[in-house]
Amino acid sequence: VKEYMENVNFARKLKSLLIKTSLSEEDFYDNIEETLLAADIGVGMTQKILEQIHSCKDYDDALSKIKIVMKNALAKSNQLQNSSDAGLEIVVFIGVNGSGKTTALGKMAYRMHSAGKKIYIAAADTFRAAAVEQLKMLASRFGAHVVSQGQGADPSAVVFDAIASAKANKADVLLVDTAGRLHSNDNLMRELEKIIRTISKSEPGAPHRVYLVLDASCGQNALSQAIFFGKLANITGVILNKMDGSAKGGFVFSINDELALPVSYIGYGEKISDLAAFDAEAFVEDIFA
Ligand SMILES: Nc1nc2c(ncn2[C@@H]2O[C@H](COP(=O)(O)OP(=O)(O)OP(=O)(O)O)[C@@H](O)[C@H]2O)c(=O)[nH]1
Ligand SMILES: [Mg+2]
Repeated sequence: VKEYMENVNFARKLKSLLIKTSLSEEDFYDNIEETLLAADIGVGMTQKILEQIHSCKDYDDALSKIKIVMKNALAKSNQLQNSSDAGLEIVVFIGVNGSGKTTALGKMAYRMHSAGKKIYIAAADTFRAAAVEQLKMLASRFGAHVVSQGQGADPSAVVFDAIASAKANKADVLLVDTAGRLHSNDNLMRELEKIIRTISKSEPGAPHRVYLVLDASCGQNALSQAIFFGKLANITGVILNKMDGSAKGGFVFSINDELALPVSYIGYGEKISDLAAFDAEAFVEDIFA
């Protein structure tokens, strides 16, 4: 887990600040506050942390208090996810344009393939011309099967076909890529609703997992996205991408604290292996390791 922490910007900043400044220095609390807010840790949690460290004697004391606040904020992250007791597990990736849905799907396909699972992919982003090619390229790296139709096809029809095909071929998992959509676009949001409905009708109990894919650099702005998407689909958890390029990774705490959604995975780069299952305890420990 530590290997990805080196890529998480806000963690680096917070740690160096805590180590460099002495608690007795006048601007210590101001610096801490500024760093936490800049990392998009959120006003409420920043205040909680400041309150906690005000009575601290030394660095170790402050550190352990900060860790407790952070771990509490992430307490919902380790929720178990429903898994499929039937043959085929169906996993859907949703989110706004460019948040990293297709990349995350590729990374997850790669993980599952490495774990010995037979993977099918539904190319239900029929909006962008290059979307199917992007998936086929990803899938060709380890031999997953991509079910697609032409550009402009009804995404629900693609999903319907993909489920039939995945079942007929005894796949273990069907990963569904969807087009990026702005939460304010009613038509596209209705289309997403239809995709989910199609899945539920074809396979009772499905989709087994729905991941809301967020770009960490959107910070607190992503909260409103999550609220809109949450109205259409039962979101299992968040995949928080681009933690490598973001100074706002502190947003990870708000997802749990303010949205009551678990963070399931963290994406921290463009390589196929740059995805880590999120473990709250380990995450907080690693920030300060
Ligand atoms: N640095 C970094 N780049 C990422 C990460 N995840 C995705 N990207 C990049 O972000 C860009 C968009 O990624 P996609 O996976 O195509 O995003 P998408 O959500 O599928 O986009 P649309 O389908 O157009 O909505 C690509 O250039 C990816 O390489 C990440 O964790 N870190
Ligand atoms: Mg995509």
